[in-house]
Amino acid sequence: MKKSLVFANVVIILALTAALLILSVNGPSVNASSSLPTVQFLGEGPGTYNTILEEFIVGRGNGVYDLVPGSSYSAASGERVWGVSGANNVPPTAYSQAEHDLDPVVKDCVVDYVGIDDDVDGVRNSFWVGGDRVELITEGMTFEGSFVIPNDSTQFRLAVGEINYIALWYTPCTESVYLPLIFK
Ligand SMILES: [Ca+2]
Ligand SMILES: [Ca+2]
Repeated sequence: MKKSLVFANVVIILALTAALLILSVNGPSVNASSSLPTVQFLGEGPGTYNTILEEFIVGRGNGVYDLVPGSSYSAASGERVWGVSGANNVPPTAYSQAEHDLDPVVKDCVVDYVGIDDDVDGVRNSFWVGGDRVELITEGMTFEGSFVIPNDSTQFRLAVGEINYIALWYTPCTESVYLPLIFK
């Protein structure tokens, strides 16, 4: 009787330990949109800018956007400066005036995006799936939004009309449905 009680206690302790290990490895769940950075436009140089965010993005022209450590930055003439948190050492991808092919997408997936440097000049930029425009980006020195992918497609594109570059991050929708090997 005693032995079996000891055994039961050991099993319970092992199970609790395993549960704690699983929790500590996985951590709390984070949705896609909250994984995107937070950005704030500070101004165009010359000038000195401060931010309470983690670091700066400095737009140097010609599609170059560099991450620069905070908390103060002296911008040269023509440099545009944003504060940013959560970039995880990845600057936004710059897109020139062109149609850019993006990775294939799957139906019902939600794309979240955050971007910078869309001059408010009436020249708009948009996401397309096949021949359909699925999102018209609202212009601004910072912009963000989300949209649903209407169907599986290998023709996912960002159409940029902007003459002097935009830059953005977006959440990919490339995950294919998992099928066990036996059904393949
Ligand atoms: Ca621009
Ligand atoms: Ca524009």
